[in-house]
Amino acid sequence: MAENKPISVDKTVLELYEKAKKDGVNTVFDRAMDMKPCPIGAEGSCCKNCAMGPCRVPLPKKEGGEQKVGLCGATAATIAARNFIRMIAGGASAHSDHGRGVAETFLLAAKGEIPNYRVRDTQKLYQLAMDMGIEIEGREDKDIAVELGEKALAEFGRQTGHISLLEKAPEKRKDIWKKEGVMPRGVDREIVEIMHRTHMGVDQDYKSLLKQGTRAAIGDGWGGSMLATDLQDILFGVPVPVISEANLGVLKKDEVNIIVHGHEPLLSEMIVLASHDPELLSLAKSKGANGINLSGMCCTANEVLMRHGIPISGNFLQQEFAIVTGAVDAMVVDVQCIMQSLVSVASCYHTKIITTNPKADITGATRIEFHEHDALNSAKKIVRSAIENFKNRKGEVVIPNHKSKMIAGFSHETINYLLGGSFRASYKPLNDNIINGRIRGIAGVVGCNNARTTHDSHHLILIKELIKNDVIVLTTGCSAITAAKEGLLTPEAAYEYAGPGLREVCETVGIPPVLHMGSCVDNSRILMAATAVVKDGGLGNDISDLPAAGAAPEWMSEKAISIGHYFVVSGVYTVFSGSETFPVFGSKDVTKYLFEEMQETYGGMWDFTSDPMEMAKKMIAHIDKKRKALGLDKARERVLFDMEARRELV
Ligand code: NFS
Repeated sequence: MAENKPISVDKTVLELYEKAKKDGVNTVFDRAMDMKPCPIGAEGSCCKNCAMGPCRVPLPKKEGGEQKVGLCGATAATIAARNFIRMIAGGASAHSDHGRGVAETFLLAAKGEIPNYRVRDTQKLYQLAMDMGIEIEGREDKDIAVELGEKALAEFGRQTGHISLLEKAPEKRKDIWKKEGVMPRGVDREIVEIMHRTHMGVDQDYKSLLKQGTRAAIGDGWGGSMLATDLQDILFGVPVPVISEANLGVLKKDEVNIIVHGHEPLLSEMIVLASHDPELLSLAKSKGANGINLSGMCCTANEVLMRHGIPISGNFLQQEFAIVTGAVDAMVVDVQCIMQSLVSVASCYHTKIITTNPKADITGATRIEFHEHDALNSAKKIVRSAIENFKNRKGEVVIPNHKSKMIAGFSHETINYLLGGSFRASYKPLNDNIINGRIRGIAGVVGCNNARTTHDSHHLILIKELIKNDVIVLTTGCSAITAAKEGLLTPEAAYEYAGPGLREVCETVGIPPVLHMGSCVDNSRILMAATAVVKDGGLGNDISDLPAAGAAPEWMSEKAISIGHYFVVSGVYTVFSGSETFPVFGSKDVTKYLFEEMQETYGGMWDFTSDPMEMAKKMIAHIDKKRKALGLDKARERVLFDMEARRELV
């Protein structure tokens, strides 16, 4: 965070930052001001894969100056490519290990071995079973589910051939992947191979390294993440539109506030149940609280929002500030995007940080380990401990008076249904509106917050500019939460922010101009939506033909890199922003490959800018280029003329 930039555009953060200062609490923004990122590491030019290093090989200061290599002779390209694909490995692992956890729970549920989980959505069960080549005719649901669970679990460690869900991709895409030799085996194997190849002295050609990164990233997007989404939908229901609210104003002074934070819905689903338990509600009353108020943070928030309408208290950079309110009785965390600083922030207040996942503990936190076999009891224990903590609130409680209404729950299936109706569910109306130019194109806007840039600012500038230019936005993760807090996830937002064509479509269908599609593993829903648009016809034969682009403003996590890469190799032009540089800029060769040459092979490529307005321009320019290639530029001009003409008539 540069000292001249505001820390956030979110009023709740600004207000609570002042309180934090008064309370003597050190936050992520303070640390960002104190600590500059290492410029060499930030550009991917530092190799610490062996004990002769770390070797730093920055670009020469002057043109023609000496380009250093590592002690072993590793070039800047090799080092940058290694670092980059290790980021993919980290990100793909996080998504896919989450997916594996879901598959394990799914199998236990299918066998009837865990009482609180069961198959809720049989339609999706049949669909996924067919996608995975499982016979469904004349079979009991239980048998189908058990076979599906076993097969899904085996996908992660698949040693030969390729993962099954790749078959859902458009034909042309599959041909590209086959030709390039990047159809992944199980994601576990591809990740291990990244770690092997990037060990000292193994793969030392940057294109060969990046190809392995591609295999793992596809294994994530079309494998681990997609399985996580699909199996969660079968267990907990395919999301349908729900109304809810977002921002720290959802906390309640007179109730026990519990925040579920992290990524996995397995536990939080049970906490939702426990928070309605009459016994626990009366316990809360007996302690002087008027109820139990559950809200979510980060992607766990998106999971319980999508299926239960549980309000969202905030996104990544709000986690410390939730505690600074003094109103949070328990913050229940599982895995990913949880700051270790939560424990020290909480020590200034009464908040209990409860770690629950066998894979993740934090020194100094309260531990209540969660097990599927005893899920509801674990959840009740957690809720009870929050209730007991209500009386320990100390100091001033400040809950900012800001929250916004939103509609979430736009799964791929729901969009299909909303557009086409239940008898002719299809994306055809969307395609028609893209063809006739009312909708200029589709943007996937996803990703994190990054304390190196003004919190939420890039997301908002980008999304508003896109919808103003008639680009419909599909969003997930912390980006979706940003949009929710700003009121962009309402049909009314179309009147205030959308261009005339998009506004007209939103009005007719009754949808917001920005569609919340879920958590970060649910970026697989965006892949499926793009595939459905291709299959419904009229917009080319492949995802790369669509007038579409992707973006991760304010990115920070390795997961974002894995997502970015699987978007790119699925044919999407994808722009990142928010960090001060990009982690391959230390090598001109790797940069040129990812930012230019990949387009020739994959039809998609990476891009980066630190200016969100520029980001919007780049995406719109790409969308227009694709419209032109499809011969749709004329159609759009006509529509714009019509709107102008109409305005003149008024
Ligand atoms: Ni995605 Fe979700 Fe948020 Fe970024 Fe973290 S919560 S998985 S990584 S910060 S969007």
